[in-house]
Amino acid sequence: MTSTLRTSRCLDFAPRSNGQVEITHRLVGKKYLVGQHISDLLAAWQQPRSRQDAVDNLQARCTPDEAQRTVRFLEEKSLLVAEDHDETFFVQAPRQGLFGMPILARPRTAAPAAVFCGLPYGHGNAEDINCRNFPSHLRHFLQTANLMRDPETLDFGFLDRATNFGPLRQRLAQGRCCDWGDLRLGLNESSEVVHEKIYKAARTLFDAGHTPFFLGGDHSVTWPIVRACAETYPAFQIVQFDAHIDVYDGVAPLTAGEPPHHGNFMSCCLALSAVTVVHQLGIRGVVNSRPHKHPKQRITWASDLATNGAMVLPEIDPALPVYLTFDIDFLAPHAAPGTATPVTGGPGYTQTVELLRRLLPPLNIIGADLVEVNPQRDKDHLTMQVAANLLLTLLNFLA
Ligand SMILES: [Mn+2]
Repeated sequence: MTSTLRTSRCLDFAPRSNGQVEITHRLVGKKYLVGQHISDLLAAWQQPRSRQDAVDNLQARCTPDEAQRTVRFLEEKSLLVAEDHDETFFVQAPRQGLFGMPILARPRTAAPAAVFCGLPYGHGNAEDINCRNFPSHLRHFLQTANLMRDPETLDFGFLDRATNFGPLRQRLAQGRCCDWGDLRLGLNESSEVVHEKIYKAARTLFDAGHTPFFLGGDHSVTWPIVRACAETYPAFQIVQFDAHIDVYDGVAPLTAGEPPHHGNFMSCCLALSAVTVVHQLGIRGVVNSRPHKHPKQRITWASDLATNGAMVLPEIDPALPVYLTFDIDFLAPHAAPGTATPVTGGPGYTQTVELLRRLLPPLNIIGADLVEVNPQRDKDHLTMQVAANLLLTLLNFLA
């Protein structure tokens, strides 16, 4: 337990006429009604002071037990925080873990695991921001699909009979996957601020040795994650499932100081020296009729992924770590209609699963994301079904 505490810098105090004080925690998004003596204590702890002092301070008004409990409550609610606590981002714990997985409370000290984290951000697509609703819709969908409990009892044959789901079963049995929750973002925060928060969330997970699995959000969220990844792994490759190559600088050029959007973020990733190669699979559509290739880009066209044994797989070095980014528009629009930039053609669900089964087992996947799922454009929950299935399937192949 930390011995030196300070008051959170994210609190607003509003005195009430009855002598109580309403405290709003801006970062956590919660309000508390407290007595004047608690408000006084928080005012006094704007400068860091010892935890024991806080307990002693309260003992003037209550029993030692109550004083201990009150200080613990103030810490649990992040009203009092450790002196060096980073209050620039906050991940809201879910009521229930995704697929019934355990909730991750302390990422820095927990045993390494695959960790889900929702990124409800959609402003990387100026025309339609609704993929920011994917994390909350996914949680609701899994609830209605009865997929929020006892994942170890699932028959994964419902995903694909030909895939070996042994690694996933083992991971579940050993508790090596969990749900951190959704990154809390303000509605009016600038892209710069949001990307910085995503970067910090990603750094927290990479630094602690976890394998993060982020749920977008639009595809621009991948940029701060990859930036954090590049500070952890000196050399890695990106495997991108997408209809788009996302280096469309000609359409909307990268401006200095402006964070990239969902159609050009890959240009920034390609510029990182730690990123050695970017494999892009599923590329198609008129927007790629004149693809401007970077030397590090390896494009696999959607038509090369045709089934019946004719699938042309890219050669991916299994010795080099992989960051995997999956844009739901990789799939044909009939299979996953819930996305803002659908492109005609593309693999169906069965073909996608076959590709993952053939391509991913030898790879060392150190992080992943699923992006561009737009619940408002979905039809009969088709895309939510595909998304849920893909999350479990990909989880099976994570390091
Ligand atoms: Mn795309």
